[in-house]
Amino acid sequence: ARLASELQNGIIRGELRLLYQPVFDLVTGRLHGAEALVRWQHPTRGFVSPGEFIPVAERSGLIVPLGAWVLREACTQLASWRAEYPNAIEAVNVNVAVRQLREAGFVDEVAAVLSDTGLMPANLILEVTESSVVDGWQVRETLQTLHDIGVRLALDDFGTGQSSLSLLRAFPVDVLKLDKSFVDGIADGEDRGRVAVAAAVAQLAEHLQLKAVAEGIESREQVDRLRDMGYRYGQGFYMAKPLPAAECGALMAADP
Ligand code: G
Ligand code: G
Ligand code: MN
Ligand code: NA
Repeated sequence: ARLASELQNGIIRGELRLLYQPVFDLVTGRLHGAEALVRWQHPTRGFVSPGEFIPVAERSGLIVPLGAWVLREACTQLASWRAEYPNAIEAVNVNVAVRQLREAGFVDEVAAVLSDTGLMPANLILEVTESSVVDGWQVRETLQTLHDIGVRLALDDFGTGQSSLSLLRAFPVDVLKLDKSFVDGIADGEDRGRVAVAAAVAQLAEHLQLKAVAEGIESREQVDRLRDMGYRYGQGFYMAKPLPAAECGALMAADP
């Protein structure tokens, strides 16, 4: 409760900021996109990890104003990159919690942010987890409406949830993000079970004509293996950690 009230103050006082983790095209090696990741610099506690405060924000409902701030900030940043760099990324990825999707005004909020920042709906990729998709018809209807207006949807942490393959077919998803735990299985003394899931997800994406992104890549070997499996895109510390906006912009400036 204490952390929640401090978080509420922190949102108001502007203690949150966004980092952007680059997403790369594993075939060309070029920068492809970026995922916005929130950070909280508390005045006395110091840096508080999102692994700690995101669950608190979800339980307290603060994720709604926090998520609204993240969405607007990330879209404002993308618009600024696109105005500045001819080779700016197409789209920014924003994580969205199921609590946000349950809010009646969410679609209008997204539309207002796009209109205010001058972005096209396709410039925004919302990352949702498999569990949001199975939350109920209301959330599915919200996601369907967003997809109908042209916003793209990514299933985050894919492979860890319990969504059935038939749901995936009915759901308007554009991107599958393979969870890091499967990528971790590709290493010395590799885990055949996890590697098999990674390969199956790539095939599924191909057959459903979805983009496949591998997350949490930490080695050259993983890049090579994932690319050979069919992952066109990837992100991870091996290529780049989450970066301040200026450093991510510098990658776009350097892109020939
Ligand atoms: O950046 P890091 O890997 O430490 O993030 C930890 C967790 O917090 C991840 O699961 C990530 O998806 C989540 N997270 C980071 N930023 C946001 C955000 O803006 N909104 C939501 N809902 N989750 C976020
Ligand atoms: O749940 P979600 O996929 O949104 O979480 C993304 C989180 O994963 C971010 O907090 C980011 O800091 C973290 N992350 C990104 N790449 C790597 C990586 O290569 N290794 C590890 N350990 N974490 C990573
Ligand atoms: Mn994510
Ligand atoms: Na993820």
